Amino acid sequence: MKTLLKLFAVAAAIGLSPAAASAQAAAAPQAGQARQQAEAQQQPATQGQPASAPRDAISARSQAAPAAPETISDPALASVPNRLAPTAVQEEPSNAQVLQSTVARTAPTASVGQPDGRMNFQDQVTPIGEEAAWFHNQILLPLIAAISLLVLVLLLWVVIRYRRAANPVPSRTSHNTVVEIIWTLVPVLILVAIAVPSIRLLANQYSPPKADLTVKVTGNQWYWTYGYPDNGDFEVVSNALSDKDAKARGEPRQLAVDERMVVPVGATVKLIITSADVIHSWGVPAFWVKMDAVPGRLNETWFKTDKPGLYYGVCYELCGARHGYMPIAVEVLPQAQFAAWVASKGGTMPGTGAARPASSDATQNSPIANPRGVNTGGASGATETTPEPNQILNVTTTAPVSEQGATNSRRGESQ
Ligand SMILES: [Cu+2]
Repeated sequence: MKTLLKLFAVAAAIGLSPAAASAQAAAAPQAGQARQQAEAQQQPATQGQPASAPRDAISARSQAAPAAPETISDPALASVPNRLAPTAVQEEPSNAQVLQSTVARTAPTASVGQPDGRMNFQDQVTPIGEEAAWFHNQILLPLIAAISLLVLVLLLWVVIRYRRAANPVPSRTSHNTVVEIIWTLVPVLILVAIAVPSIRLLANQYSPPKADLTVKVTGNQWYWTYGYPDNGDFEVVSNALSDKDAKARGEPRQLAVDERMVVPVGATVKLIITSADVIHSWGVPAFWVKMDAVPGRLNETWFKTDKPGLYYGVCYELCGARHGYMPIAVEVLPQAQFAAWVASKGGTMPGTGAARPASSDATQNSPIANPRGVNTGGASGATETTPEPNQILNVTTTAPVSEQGATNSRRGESQ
């Protein structure tokens, strides 16, 4: 009997471990580098880069002066200082600039990528999301329902059949070997059965295919910024729209943003997620993606979808007074439209256009450009040991792909 109980304990540990392991695995760069990067992200992204054109008049206005608290929330928050305006000093773009933007804006589809009142999960549009939703709907839910019903029936049976009036002389039985083996073995088998798809899902989540695009996501109080290091390293600032502007665009209130994160369809998108101030959490339910944005850390997650469309999310970590007003909108576009969007932001597609010139510090430290290692710049002494934030990011985004990833990319293709 003791052996059986031990077996049960071991199986329980196996069965429950996936839940514990789902705690986010986080890359832990050196604190100094991470701080540098956070500082770099707080600086305006427009320095030395072409100005990115807003996609329409509403975006232009919102980028110039993001929605005030009272326009997207209850009046109680109106007294909270609005720190949403990193670009508030910019002049409102001219009509000509706005009209230059030829990229169409995807309209939301009802019940896709946004809440619609249902009790179940949103429709999943990524392979991981489909696998996880299947695991929940086809395995876990029926199992939980069956076990709950069985326990309820057993309880009712005992309460009614063995109550004092119906059973005045209770049995003195204290052991029944057959029953004890059954009630030990059956849960063990159930947990082992759950562990198989659970561990498979975890393994798939944490071994992404090779990334086609990297987006650097930064949480700020209270807006998001999206950097595109593969596309000329431009950055878009994504503010919540006021209720009025959201309605004007036919988008749901408190989910619409002025500048969306835009990605190409069918691409494996690697997200490098961090924060410039407090802990936020970037999540899009339709992708089955949620990852904490922690100051001084680079967290990584990914998604891949074959369905163009517009998918909404929110910040999932209590991050301050306006936590509820920093929504996320991800627009998945065909490749050509994505390229047009990148161009409208002043970015370039990999392999096209001129690469950005290497920084002067990098040139000075190169043994070819500076064979004697002479310090040619005032601050380059520090640079030799402390790489620029951009360089840190490049190291992160071009990490070698493991064998595990290669295996998984075949899996990704088949789906
Ligand atoms: Cu937040």
